[in-house]
Amino acid sequence: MAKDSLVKEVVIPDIGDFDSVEVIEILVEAGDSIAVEDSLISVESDKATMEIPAPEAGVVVEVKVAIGDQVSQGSLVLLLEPSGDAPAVAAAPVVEKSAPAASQPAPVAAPQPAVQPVAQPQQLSPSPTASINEVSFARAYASPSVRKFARELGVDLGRVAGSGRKGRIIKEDVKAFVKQVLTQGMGQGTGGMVVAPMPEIDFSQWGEVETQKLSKINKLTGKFLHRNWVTIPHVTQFDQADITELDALRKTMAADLSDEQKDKGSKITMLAFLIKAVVSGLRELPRFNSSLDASGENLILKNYFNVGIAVDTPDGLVVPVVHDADNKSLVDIAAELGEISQKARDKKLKPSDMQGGCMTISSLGGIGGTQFTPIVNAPEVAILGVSRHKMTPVWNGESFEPRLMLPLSLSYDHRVVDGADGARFTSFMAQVLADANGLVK
Ligand code: CAO
Repeated sequence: MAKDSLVKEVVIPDIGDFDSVEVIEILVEAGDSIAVEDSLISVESDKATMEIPAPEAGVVVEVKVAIGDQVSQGSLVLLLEPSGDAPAVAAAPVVEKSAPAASQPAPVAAPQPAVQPVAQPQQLSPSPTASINEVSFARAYASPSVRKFARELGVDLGRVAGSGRKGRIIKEDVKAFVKQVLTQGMGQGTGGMVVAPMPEIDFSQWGEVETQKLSKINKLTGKFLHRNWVTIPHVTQFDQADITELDALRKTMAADLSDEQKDKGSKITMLAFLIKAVVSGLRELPRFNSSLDASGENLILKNYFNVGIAVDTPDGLVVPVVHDADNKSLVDIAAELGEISQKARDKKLKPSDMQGGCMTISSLGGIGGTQFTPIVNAPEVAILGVSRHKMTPVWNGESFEPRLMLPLSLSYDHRVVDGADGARFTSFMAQVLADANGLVK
């Protein structure tokens, strides 16, 4: 008998009310040996996520779906060469709620399908690992098979940053987390960072309290910031730039904008000058335009100039990127900044709008403060913090002159940038910002 005749088609079973659902994760690949009820793919509707299980054991010959495909009952998932073990009587998709927040509605009950979705996420067995925080583990946004995998490895999903769609944690994130913990442990000879668990405190014992859910952005950025804070040896270099002439130039340029540009809300902002200055700094000191590779043994130097901007939105911090800032004029950058910060606040940024940054600027100048210590936005190696400018008496050798001084706070990854280059970078920034005409192109 020809081998092909042994190959069976595995299709999406009856998944009840879910008409057309999106494939969000592929859990097997050609050549994998699978057992009955092993999860094959995860699909997601706006109400729930489900894992489609294997109806029988065998070897995967070919996966026929891709991430992002829309599928429904009967859609071909993969070709399987059965091993001959008894097929499952009814392999039911495992369903869980579609978002991590506990306030999300539970999956809407479907009219009884042939295979019955499980209404709730899998119940967690008592943790085999003391370091797993059951509350954050249960809240983490991950499929049942990823939860199982994490539990086998003793990984607290609450500490893993999800790179899947909508911040979902996928198997690769768990692997990367384990790799990172092991690498740190080996590097420091400490067996990984051990910190005392945060105590659970009932604050209402001291007075009235209100519990607010963290937004999805808060949770995601929180995880990345925490990772960057504990894994990157930060140093922050402070300096001041004399922007007296820059500010005058900015005001002249703003007044010179056409009525059409003004009507469109175009504004010549200080941030546009800072982006141009950062591009010059990256050219002058190329090590700032680099990233460490995953092994930590190689430096990848970039020949493009994309600058990220930290934007404060009601839902939390996001960092859209001005791509190819070296090829854009100051006026164009100013216009683009207006657009991306509006998009950020309207939650309309696409993932590609926030990727590919070389260095980030975090400007708190419009709000206040004298200096701060920003956290490096890895895999970038430096971030420039900007605080509120101040008219300051500056000694010119003969007398005090009123000069508008802008505080700069540059945090950098000390594995890549040494202290001398940190100081060179801020001095260079101060120099180019003081001669703002050079930035207008
Ligand atoms: N010193 C004094 N005033 C400043 C200034 C500075 N360094 N930078 C800007 N300003 C003033 C501007 O002149 C402007 O004043 P007017 O309204 O009178 O013209 C006002 O502040 C707003 O400035 P802007 O429109 O140019 O906006 P911006 O460049 O200050 O900020 C953006 C844009 C998107 C960076 C900002 O809205 C934002 O989200 N900042 C917060 C970023 C953040 O949260 N960083 C923290 C990350 S680490 O946790």
